[in-house]
Amino acid sequence: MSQALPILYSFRRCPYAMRARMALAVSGQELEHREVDLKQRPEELIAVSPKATVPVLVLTDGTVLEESIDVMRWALAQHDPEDWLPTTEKERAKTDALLARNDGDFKRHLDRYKYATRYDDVDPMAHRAAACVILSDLDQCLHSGPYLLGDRFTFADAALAPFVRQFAFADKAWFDAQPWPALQQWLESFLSSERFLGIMHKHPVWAADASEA
Ligand SMILES: N[C@@H](CCC(=O)N[C@@H](CS)C(=O)NCC(=O)O)C(=O)O
Repeated sequence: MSQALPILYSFRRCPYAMRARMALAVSGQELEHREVDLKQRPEELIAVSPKATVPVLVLTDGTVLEESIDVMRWALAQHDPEDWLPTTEKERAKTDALLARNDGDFKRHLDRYKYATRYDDVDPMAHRAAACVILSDLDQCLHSGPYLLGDRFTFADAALAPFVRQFAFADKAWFDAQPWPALQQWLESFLSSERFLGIMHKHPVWAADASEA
């Protein structure tokens, strides 16, 4: 079934959904936003994407994008007014490496630090320490410019910052006390940016019945 606008299934506090919403917003893409309750996912989401994670973007031709990175790439391929996409091979390689480490090892350590009780026999402090090695490296990287690739906010910043935010807020006082001035500055400027605040407003949970009423 085709629809007039792409439909985004999203959850406000999900870091994957945040990165997707930011790319969609900067691209100026109009869409229908459907806020999801992750404990009670709508049948319409499960029907288009059986794994039913968020974000999911359903394009007007029925194509379903069910990975946040694919949603970001699609949005920026439509319109990329701030040059978020890498412009050189070197930028592309660095972006890919940052993404792979963030979505792989960093996310694994973050979950086991922040949500240790959800796992059998994990030591949250060991995972925090392992995540710190990655965060120290990000801090180093930010010593050569205000953003991960240097002078401009790009795909890499939008894709990683929601996860660093989640890590920081697990224990903000502790995070703020770490020797990572460049990373702390990068995160604070992200948190207070219009591009981030603009995608954090609240939406009521979507229900098919309510939208048809
Ligand atoms: N690889 C996916 C991961 C998305 C994801 O795991 N989202 C979380 C919310 S932050 C989710 O939907 N979790 C529910 C579940 O895994 O069942 C992406 O990049 O979009």
